[in-house]
Amino acid sequence: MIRYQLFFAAALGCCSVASASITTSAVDDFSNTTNTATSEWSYRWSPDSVRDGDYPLLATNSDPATLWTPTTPYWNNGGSLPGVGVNQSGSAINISPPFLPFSWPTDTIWMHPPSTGFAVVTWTSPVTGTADIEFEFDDMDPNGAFANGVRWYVDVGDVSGSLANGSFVGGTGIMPMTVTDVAVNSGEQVHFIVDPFGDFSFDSTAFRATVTYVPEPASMALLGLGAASLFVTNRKSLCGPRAA
Ligand SMILES: [Ca+2]
Ligand SMILES: [Ca+2]
Repeated sequence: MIRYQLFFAAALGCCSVASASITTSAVDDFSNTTNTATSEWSYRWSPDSVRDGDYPLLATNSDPATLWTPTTPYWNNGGSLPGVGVNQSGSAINISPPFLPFSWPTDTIWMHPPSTGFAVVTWTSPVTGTADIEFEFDDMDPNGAFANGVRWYVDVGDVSGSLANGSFVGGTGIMPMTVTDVAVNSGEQVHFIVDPFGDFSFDSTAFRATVTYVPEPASMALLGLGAASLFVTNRKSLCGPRAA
């Protein structure tokens, strides 16, 4: 019995280590192969301009217009916009003629909205706890004398959970922003949204986000007790034959 209590103490002692903050990056943790409803990061869109939190997954990963040099796949809607991709190459990727030239900076996500609706990158919280969310949106394509820029939103779930929003004209962007101590439930989603603002011409947008989250103590205690129970069960099964 004393031994089991020590095991519990040891297992619970792990909680203080496990309760440290966890950081995830939309850029570093981007996937070109997996995009599901349960992915921590997912790539989505909306066919309309309603911020209801219901955004279908982009099903296709390709470079349908052979848009970039070198060719770089991105999530798209069956060969059409929106597009959501990542540049982790360490250098800028350039758009090819006949398109007007511009560059995709390294360590950013490219988001281009459809003519109507949104391009969306979603973080799904794996825990109940609090999160600090740091993000940045910048125009990537300075072409187009009459380009009107984009509108952007950071929402928890549907519109009622809007954390931040704004807009900028073509050729500009925003400074990095941080929203702190956002309460999230396990499975709850934070949506990073690019809206064409009426005209989707030249709306290629550079985006990045980092989420640092801390599971709430109750969640960690349950996790710790689960680990401790498992450990004791294993000890019992190992000790059984020896006792017999
Ligand atoms: Ca632009
Ligand atoms: Ca626009």
